[in-house]
Amino acid sequence: MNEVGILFERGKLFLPHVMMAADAMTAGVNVLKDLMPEGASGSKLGVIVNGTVEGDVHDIGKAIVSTMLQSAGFEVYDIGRDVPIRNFIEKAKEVNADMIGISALMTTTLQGQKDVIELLKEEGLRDKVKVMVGGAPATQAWADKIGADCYAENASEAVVKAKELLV
Ligand code: B12
Repeated sequence: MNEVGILFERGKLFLPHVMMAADAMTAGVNVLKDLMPEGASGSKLGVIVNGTVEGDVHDIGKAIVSTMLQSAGFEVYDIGRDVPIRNFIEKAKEVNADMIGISALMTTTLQGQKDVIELLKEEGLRDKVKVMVGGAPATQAWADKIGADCYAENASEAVVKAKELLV
């Protein structure tokens, strides 16, 4: 996908090619998902709600993060892509989440990560629920600025950071 992204940026590939590659990648991830161990059964490390913010349909990376967290032993509720801000909070309440993971792949949707944190504060849940942010335009500096508990650059780092915060 990285290579496809570079060729897309250079005008060598076009949106239909990116969509085909994305479909292939999603199919591949689904095959791997079925083969991944579920983590230590009965001893969940924590409950995590993970989704891509409203206005953003990119979900390949977020799905990989969910799968890796699940394999590491977390109970993960992947709420999909283009998720309204309030739905993150509602789901977190419903499943009594320890952490919310928020993905954003566009500079225009990055603000959604801040909005989730603000709504968590309004609902009086900020002390109870940790927030992890990620996605290509997100950085550690951005995470610090919006008051997220952590930022991870990729799925394996997400597992390490989640363990640091929740275990
Ligand atoms: C595939 C793709 C698409 C696919 C998405 C399919 C899907 N189901 O996801 C399709 C074709 C649908 C698409 C559409 C669009 N796209 Co697009 N897309 C990409 C592309 C090429 C690859 C993204 C990807 O899947 N990478 C592979 C995965 C594995 O990596 P990742 O997503 O970065 O995830 C990793 C980390 O970021 C991190 N991570 C991700 N989420 C999370 C969450 C947490 C909690 C944590 C801790 C970590 C984490 O871990 C992941 C695994 O290691 C990128 C270019 C790029 N190089 O990123 C452009 C890109 C993101 N798209 C872009 C744009 C502009 C669009 C469109 C607006 C295009 C258009 N003109 O219509 C639309 C958006 C529509 C919308 N409203 O969302 C721009 C965004 C520019 C910007 N900076 O704002 C990019 C950067 C391309 C570009 N250079 O122009 N796109």
